Amino acid sequence: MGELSSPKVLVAMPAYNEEKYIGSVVLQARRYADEVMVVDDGSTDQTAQIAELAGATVIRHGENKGYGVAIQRIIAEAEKGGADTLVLLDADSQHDPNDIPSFLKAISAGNDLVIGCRKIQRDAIPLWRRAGQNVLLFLTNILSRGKLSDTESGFRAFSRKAVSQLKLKESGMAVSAETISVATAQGLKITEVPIMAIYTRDGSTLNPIRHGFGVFNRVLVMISERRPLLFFGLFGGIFMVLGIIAGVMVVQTLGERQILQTGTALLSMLFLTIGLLSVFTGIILDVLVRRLSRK
Ligand SMILES: Nc1nc2c(ncn2[C@@H]2O[C@H](COP(=O)(O)OP(=O)(O)OP(=O)(O)O)[C@@H](O)[C@H]2O)c(=O)[nH]1
Ligand SMILES: [Mg+2]
Repeated sequence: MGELSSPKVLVAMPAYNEEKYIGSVVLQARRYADEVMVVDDGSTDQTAQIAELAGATVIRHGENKGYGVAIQRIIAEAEKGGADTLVLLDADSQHDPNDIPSFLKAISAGNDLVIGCRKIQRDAIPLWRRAGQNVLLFLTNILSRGKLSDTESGFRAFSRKAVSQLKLKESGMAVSAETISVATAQGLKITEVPIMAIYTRDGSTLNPIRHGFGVFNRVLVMISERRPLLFFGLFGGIFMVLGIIAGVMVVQTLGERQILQTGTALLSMLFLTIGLLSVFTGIILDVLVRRLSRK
């Protein structure tokens, strides 16, 4: 622990039970950083001690508060310490610290948020995980308006401006998508650089399926907040189409057999009502979001 001695480059990593890998990641990262910081999130192993021995500034959370809380803490510390560039990476050695210079280059080129995209070794990611990642990628790109090829990567760099502007709230892994969403809304300059990501072992500290669904839910909520017209419009549109189909069926049977199918008719009206309400909700929220984001 300690005060930052006005570092220029702060490399930081959230860590939860990473005693096997943290030492070498910290040592390698030190080559590119003025300070290496580790947020130990209530690990039950030797993560904090090893990180300290390897030369990192260690911040300890007494209990496990979540990946997102650790990221928020890191950003707050970077701002307090006056870092010019903040680089985030995973502590489980899936990221290669030797990629750090390409992030620094992208920041000095004027970008505010640099995302390391795992393009190169994409084949090495297990198929079922890749499918889940693609869904999240598609949804998060709705938030970033379709610019990125890897939105879940935890290897990232932030400019001083991004560090001072980004106010994040997500406590779990959804913070990665939230960062992109908030940065896009604030007009920060986002870019990506290719990185190596190593997938030779199953290092997941969380149940990946549960974690995936958790992030999925949060991203949907973010879309409804940031792009309400798209979200509620699409939802309402589907209901309206279903309502119209049911309505057409009612009219057809009435014409052909002189029978009024009351059940289907009611269903049609229900769907049309839900659809219209949803579309109007989208339009109203869209006006509000535009008003608020213009300030
Ligand atoms: N602060 C904090 N960090 C965490 C937590 N869970 C994981 N991490 C760290 O976040 C980074 C990424 O976590 P992983 O579990 O490897 O997530 P992942 O890379 O998406 O999943 P894998 O591909 O299975 O490794 C690592 O540095 C972990 O130590 C947590 O609850 N709190
Ligand atoms: Mg990992």
